[in-house]
Formats: sequence, structure tokens, C-alpha cells
Amino acid sequence: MIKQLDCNGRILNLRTPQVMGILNVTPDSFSDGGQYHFLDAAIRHALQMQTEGAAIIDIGGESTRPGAVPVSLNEELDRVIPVIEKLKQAVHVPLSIDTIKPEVMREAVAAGAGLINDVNALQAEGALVTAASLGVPVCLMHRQGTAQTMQTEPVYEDVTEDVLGFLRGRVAACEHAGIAREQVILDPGFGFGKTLAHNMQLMRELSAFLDEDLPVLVGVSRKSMLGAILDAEPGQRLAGTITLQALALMQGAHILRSHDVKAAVDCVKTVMAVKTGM
Ligand code: 7PM
Repeated sequence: MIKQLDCNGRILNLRTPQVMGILNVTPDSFSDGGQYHFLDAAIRHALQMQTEGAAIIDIGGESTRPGAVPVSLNEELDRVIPVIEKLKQAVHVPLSIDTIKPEVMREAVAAGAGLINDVNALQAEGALVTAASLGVPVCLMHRQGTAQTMQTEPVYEDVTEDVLGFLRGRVAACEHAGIAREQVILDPGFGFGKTLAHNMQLMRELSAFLDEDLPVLVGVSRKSMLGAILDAEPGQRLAGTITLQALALMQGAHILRSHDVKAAVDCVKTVMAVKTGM
């Protein structure tokens, strides 16, 4: 497996697991009340995550989460492009753009983003061609249904096999479009059109995704599956988040997408100490 990704000139080293800090620039962001909506707060938050050890900052302007209202192209561009332009100067780690829209991918990479994080796995019209032309790494996430429909009784034959089969197909589509396999990151998409039982099976069987010999990204931070397990609000899901992250790291996960960067970095250090004995 390629252990280093060139993210638009900034290197993401995957020889050790890394933490992707979540920077939300949506006013309806579920766990931070949208206080990072404004540019200065976004910069401060990104700088803090970098100080805490984030190796990459993920910037999302469209609410891609289950149940979210779609955002217009111009609204999404207005939210994320100024943040990327500022962050390009303010931080030194690579920046990731969380979007499903090819126009946003293009503008974001032009502004300095170095990785495309697409919860729609480049299935939008023009997304594959655009990502191929931009030449940055892409994270392909699985989801069942759209943001509006995905929590209505998701069904799988075998969730691990189904998700893996979908991602294999998208990797093939990427290669056909001219995106090198070495540029692809896999993500099973925890919480996106999955029941609690589906999410738990995916975590138990995460090592199946590692067998593809591609980097694997895991996004479990504060998710509603933890709300269901713990009967806790998003702000009270840290211990559950870290527990799932540790289980993912034990199975070989490469990137943890996390709100709580310091705790996730400590989790990486601790699990790596167990794995390596030092
Ligand atoms: C409700 C549910 C609110 C989910 C917010 C979310 C992922 C992602 C998101 C993920 C990748 C969140 C999510 N989740 N991108 N974007 N993987 N690659 O926790 O799991 O921010 S949105």
C-alpha cells in the first residue's frame, strides 16, 4: 500500500494512523451549534485541531449528513471557498473538501484543498471526470439512499459484503476514469443508511476493508449509533467515540475522522503502543 499521499503539495503520511479534524462551516452543524460558521472562528478551530495533532482538516459546507436539507451550489461555495483560502495560509496540514458536487471540488482544489472527501463516492454527474482532472486523492464513502431517505429501513444481504462490493465497483470506476488506485481511500460510511446492527457488524468486520490494500478512513465521531448505545447527546459521546476508534485502529484503520482531535490522537498513540510494544 502507498504510505504517503500527495495532497496538492502537502504530504499526508499514513505510515502511522492519522486524525482528520472535522471543521464544520454549516450553520446547522449538529454538535457545535454552528458557532464555527464565521470565518475567524473556523480559522481558530482549525489551528487548534492542528496544534492537537490533526494531520488533515476536513471542510464541509453542504450538510451531507442523514436527513439534511440540500444546499445550493452558490451557498456551498460561499461557505467553503473563503475558509479554504484563509486556511491555506493559516495551517500547514493538508485540507480536505467534504462535498459531492464537482463544481465545489474544482473550486476547492483551486483554492488549496488537497483531498476530495465524497460521501457520494463520485457518483454525481461529472464527479469522476472532475476528480481525475484535479489529480488529488479521493475518499470514497458508502451510503445507502440519499440524505433524505437513508434512514428509512436500510436493508442489506450482508452489510460488509455489500459495502465492500460497492466500494470495489467505485474503485474500478475511478481507475476507468483515470484516477490511480493509489489515490483512493475507502470508507464504509458509518451511520449512512445503516441500522445500529449494521454499524456494529461493519466495526466487527472492519479488517475486511483493510484487505483491499488501500487506506481506510473511519468516521464514527459522536454519531447517532453512539446515541443509541449510550442514550447520550452528541457532546456526551466521547468515550464511546474513542472506544470505537480504538477498535478500528486495532484492525488497521489509517484515518480517524474526528471532532475531538486531542482524544483521538491520544487513542492513536495508545493503540500503536499496544501494537508495536513501544
Ligand atoms: C449526522 C450524521 C451528522 C453524520 C453528521 C454526520 C462522514 C463524512 C460525515 C464519514 C466521511 C459527521 C457526519 N460523516 N465523511 N462526513 N466519512 N468520509 O459526523 O463517516 O460529520 S457527516
